[in-house]
Amino acid sequence: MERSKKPSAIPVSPTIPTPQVSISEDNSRVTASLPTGESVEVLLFGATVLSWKTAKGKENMFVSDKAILDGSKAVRGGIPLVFPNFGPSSNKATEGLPQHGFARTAKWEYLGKSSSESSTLPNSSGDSSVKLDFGLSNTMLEKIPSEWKNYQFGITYSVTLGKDDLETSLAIRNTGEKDFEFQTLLHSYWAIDNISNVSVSGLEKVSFADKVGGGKKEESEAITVSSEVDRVYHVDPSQEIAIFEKDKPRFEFTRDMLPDVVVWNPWIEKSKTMSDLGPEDAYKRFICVETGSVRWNTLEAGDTWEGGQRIKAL
Ligand code: TA6
Repeated sequence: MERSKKPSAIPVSPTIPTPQVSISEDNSRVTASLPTGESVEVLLFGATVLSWKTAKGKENMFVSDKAILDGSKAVRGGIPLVFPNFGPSSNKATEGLPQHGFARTAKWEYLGKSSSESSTLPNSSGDSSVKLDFGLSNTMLEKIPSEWKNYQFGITYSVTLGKDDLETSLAIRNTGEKDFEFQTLLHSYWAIDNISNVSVSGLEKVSFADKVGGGKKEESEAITVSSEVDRVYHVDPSQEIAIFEKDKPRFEFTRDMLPDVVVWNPWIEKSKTMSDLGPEDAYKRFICVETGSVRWNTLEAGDTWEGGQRIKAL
């Protein structure tokens, strides 16, 4: 063979930094980070997002310093997943289930990671993101203290960390022969510096169920918080919702198939009744803006329901 034809050396491209995923030694948490510095941490109890940090290390999630993280109680903070009932059970099938259902304390399975192409929502942040999938099915639950023990279901919960956003989406499959009804909600605790400087926009002139004062009400201005707030809004997913701090946007919400928004802050007196909420002035440093479908959704045998939110941190 003529030497001169020897192919020239193939240039080796520098290793492209890729998202990193790690599982804690006690197999209770999954952490992912992007080469640009963003990170997310998910607790397998409840598949609860515990932390979401920007590239500069700013924490976007509030977690109480007294939060219980062993699955014996829902996490007081992060993004607990409400399913199959919102609040105390309010239909026959969920009688006996705890407030906000069993999904937020169940031990979920980590199903693996994948790259970003799988994002469903519009203008997602391109390929510098990582998606973590978690699963829960009726077979994984020890004891379901209600009629729900007769239903078969499988839930895939996807947490996608992007450059300046976090997407959390659910696919709920009815794998049994019986139709069932469910409610679901992403009960998110957003970290803020001071509740007195915060407002929530996008719900002006939308009527809400006031769980503090009772009845149905409506407000023409953006929501501000100076006492206990607990409200349920029904508002089309196309309606943009945002949290402002000192008149600057802090979080922007995009919703898919989640027509309900709950706004909650326990304020002073209610906070004192919550043993897992600390420190004492914790209520100043979070606001819950929770997206979901808290009307009763009927899922027929063999069918799948999908919904999700994408949050941009600013
Ligand atoms: O989503 C708001 C709400 O339903 C409030 O009524 C309040 O109870 C809050 O959830 C916290 O519920 P938890 O069961 O986590 O104490």
